[in-house]
Amino acid sequence: MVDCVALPDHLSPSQLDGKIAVVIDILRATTTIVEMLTHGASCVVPVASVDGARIIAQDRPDALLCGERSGTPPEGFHCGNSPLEYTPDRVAGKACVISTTNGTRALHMCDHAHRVLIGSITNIQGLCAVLADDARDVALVCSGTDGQVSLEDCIGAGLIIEQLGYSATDNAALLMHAARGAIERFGGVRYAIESSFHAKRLIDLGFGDDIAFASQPDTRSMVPEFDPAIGEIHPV
Ligand code: 3SL
Repeated sequence: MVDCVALPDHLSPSQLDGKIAVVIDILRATTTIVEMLTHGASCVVPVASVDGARIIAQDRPDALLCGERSGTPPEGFHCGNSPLEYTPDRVAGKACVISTTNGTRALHMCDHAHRVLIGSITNIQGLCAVLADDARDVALVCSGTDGQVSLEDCIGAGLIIEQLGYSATDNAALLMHAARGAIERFGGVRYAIESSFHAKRLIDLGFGDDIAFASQPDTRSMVPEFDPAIGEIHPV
């Protein structure tokens, strides 16, 4: 069975019990985490607050301090939240301590699930293979944007639900059909995502290339997993 919430705040207290949570923040946190590990980061440390990330990075002198508030890196951060920033020369062998407005918060809100995986449009097939191997029920958790449901996360969730082929709760079925409808209406995944509020904001900030990148299905085989006990994300 696959379930889905359009915002982490919609989770009921026991909704993740015994399940695999898949956290989705298409623009851009989970797409970026997939890139960090694909290009050789030793681990990713997701932190909910900017100050918390600064403190953790101080204890790890080789770490890259990464993330955003209002789309750009906070003062003193080494890198932002663009998936395209995380090239092998920048990231290989380094721990990436990342704090983003919605994505890292959503990850921590799922820390009581049986497992916590990271989903993006770029890793759908690999993700679904890991989910199918495990065979537990799945709950997709969209991160949203500043407490509002975001179209791009719903499209990502819908594509994952479609590919997974499990029986779906009504919430999950709704997102799957809505995603397919939006993709058909706009003539492709990228164009549907570009119509979203958050994509327009990123385009205004000069991050249009991130949207094109994040909209491409299955460019990566990387499936990251968050281990809340140690606070780190590693490849499955
Ligand atoms: O909120 C988040 O987690 C970010 O992904 C938002 S942004 O795309 O970097 O603005």
